[in-house]
Amino acid sequence: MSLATEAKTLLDQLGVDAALYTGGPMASFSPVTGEQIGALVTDTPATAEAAIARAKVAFKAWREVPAPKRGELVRLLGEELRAAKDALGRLVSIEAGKSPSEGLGEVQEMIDICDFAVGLSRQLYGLTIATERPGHRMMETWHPLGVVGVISAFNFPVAVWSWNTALALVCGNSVIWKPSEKTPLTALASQAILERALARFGAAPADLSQVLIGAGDVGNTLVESHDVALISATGSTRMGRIVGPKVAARFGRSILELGGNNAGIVCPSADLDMALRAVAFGAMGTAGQRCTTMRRLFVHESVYDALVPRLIKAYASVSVGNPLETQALVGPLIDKLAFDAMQSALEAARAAGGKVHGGARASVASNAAYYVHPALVEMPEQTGPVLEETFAPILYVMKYNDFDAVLESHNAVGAGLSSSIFTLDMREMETFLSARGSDCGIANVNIGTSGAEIGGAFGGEKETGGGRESGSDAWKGYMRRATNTINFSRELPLAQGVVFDI
Ligand code: UN1
Repeated sequence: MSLATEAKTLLDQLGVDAALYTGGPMASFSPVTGEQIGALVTDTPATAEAAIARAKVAFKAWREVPAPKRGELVRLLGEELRAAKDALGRLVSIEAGKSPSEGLGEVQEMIDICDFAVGLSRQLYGLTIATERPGHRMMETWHPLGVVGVISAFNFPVAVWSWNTALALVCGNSVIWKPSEKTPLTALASQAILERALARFGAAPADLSQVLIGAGDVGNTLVESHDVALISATGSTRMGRIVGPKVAARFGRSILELGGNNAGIVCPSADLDMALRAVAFGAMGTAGQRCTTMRRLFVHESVYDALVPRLIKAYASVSVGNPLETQALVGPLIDKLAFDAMQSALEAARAAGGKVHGGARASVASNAAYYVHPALVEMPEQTGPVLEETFAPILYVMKYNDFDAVLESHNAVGAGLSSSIFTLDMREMETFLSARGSDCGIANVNIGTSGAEIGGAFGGEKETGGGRESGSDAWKGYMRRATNTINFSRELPLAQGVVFDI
């Protein structure tokens, strides 16, 4: 069976109307073979405007529904996702090229955030605050925000939508999603799954969740609309540099989850077997196409020779290939552009004195699919391409001898998403986690940089954009806070002792 046929079977099973992805002008492809799997009907700035207008109406009704009731909708979404897990996971593997286990893992991440959001729907707590005035009470209330625009990337085509949507919905917002042009089919499938939950829920307003398929101009309509209260955008730092200022210029709110240049530090006391496995998954998993992928590795000189040759061996022997037909751990790059970017980064690394292991195109049946052997590059120092995120499986390995200096190097890049240290030394560990340690939004000990659970806030600092999604109190980004002061006395005392007697 061709992948187009299999994708169609899955989409039928998931309840997606074939008219949405046949005969339209936007081609979509599977990176597994390079074959076309969809021809999507697209939106335009005008249809996006109309969607925003409908979402505004939906918001006005949804914000009146009590939060725990809104949670019931997300509970149903979690149920529908459980029922659809195998089919949607497989479709993620076809459309994004992930291994079956990672495709299913992505859907599990969606289920997890639904569970989290259901609990949250009864915990949208505000503080009660001591006031300085007698007979007064002060508190804060969290209110729904408005229309939330979600712009997502190809590499987590559905999980990132669900982090935003599960939270946005319990927080009382309506959602419009502009998925990556590279992964529109899984978006249609996710929307169909949510529509089933909506049908079972019954009482939700129409157009509470919508999907816009199209190019940058459609996303830009969301970004520039004064009627979209929050833009949650995941993608490159280059994209964030365009989106961030535009949203700020209209005083909109944004959650930006942009590039990562995530590093690991392997210290003298590290459990090297563990570090080896963690680095292998962190750097080669998902073919290096996670924003949390490990891209830099600093290894103490005393353990360099005990670790790096083993890593090079692991790189040489890791299975690369069609993730649907083989047990391969490393699947395809998303497209030719990604392959070209990887090759030019490796070229630049060579020019900067790097010793490249791996990195060549792996032979596959189809010319239109881009499989590569992951590359490990021993670098004399942190220069050139090491300072940039290349969305491909390249790990730059550097030697260090001084802990303070390696912390400096660790933080000396633009991005600030994820980081990890491998050590059994409590002083090193705590320093790494302290104010003078890792400057990233995620700092781990004895695990890799990728594969975060949904319970924690997800996001990073500096050129990663500063936004937080998913767990902890990230929900606050999807609501507006009102501070309320209530006077139940018969007097009107002014704060700060100000007197104004008329
Ligand atoms: C992303 O690559 O955009 O922590 C998200 C991880 C996943 C999410 C990655 N839970 O690697």
